Amino acid sequence: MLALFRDVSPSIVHCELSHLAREPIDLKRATAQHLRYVSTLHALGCDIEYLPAEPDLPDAVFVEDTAVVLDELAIITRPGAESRRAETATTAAFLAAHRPLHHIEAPGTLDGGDVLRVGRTLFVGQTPRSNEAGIRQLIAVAGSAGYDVRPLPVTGCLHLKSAVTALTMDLFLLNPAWVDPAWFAPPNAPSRKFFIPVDPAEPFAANALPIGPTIVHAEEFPRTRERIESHGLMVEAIPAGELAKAEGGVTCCSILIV
Ligand code: CIR
Repeated sequence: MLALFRDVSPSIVHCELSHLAREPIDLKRATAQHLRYVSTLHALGCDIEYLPAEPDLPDAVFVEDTAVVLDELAIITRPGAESRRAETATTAAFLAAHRPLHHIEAPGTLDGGDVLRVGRTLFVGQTPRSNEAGIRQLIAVAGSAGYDVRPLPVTGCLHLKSAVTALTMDLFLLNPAWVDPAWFAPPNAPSRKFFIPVDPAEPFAANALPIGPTIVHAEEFPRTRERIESHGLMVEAIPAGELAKAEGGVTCCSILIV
């Protein structure tokens, strides 16, 4: 597995914010936490690649939003925030060597943070960042490659993956205040336990990144971590508080290419 990153931009203090009040971000601390994230993914078996730094693009560290990489192709997004559109050029240049590329075209918008892949299913969040035209284009491209694309509403948070991620193929971690668990119920066994709700004191804790059998999770959410571990899953908890002030979580800072 290849993991793609980008350094934290010094301009991150000017990042987009939708649901949080602006707080000072300590660049040194954000960079150190990001390095720890990169080395954690490396230790878990990922090969590491970096996109070129984009010091003038404040949110460029959140590479996840710039592409959706599937087995057969990659979709270069058109981020919903105008300030982030220029981030995709370097992602496209890198991914061109790995996958045939498709592009979300205007007036469509799509953020990678709104696309949750589980096997051959893509859940896609209807948010201010991912509009109907963008989702329609995703359905056309991914649908023709055989993916089942399921749009669903998300409220109260930035992206679908702020509200829900998949710990395994059939166990979701989610904040039921932001997304309806029913979207993820297994069709054949709806009564089986298929999700873990975040601890109510930790609304931002639904963003987790499984790498093989290990769940990478922010150490700022110990109560939710306990819930995950009580299901027999292994958690690697890393400090992620500084980039959380820019509304980024552990999925946002990498693109995984399997
Ligand atoms: C933004 O608002 O676009 C950034 N400040 C945070 C993006 C986080 N990305 C993600 O959740 N995939």
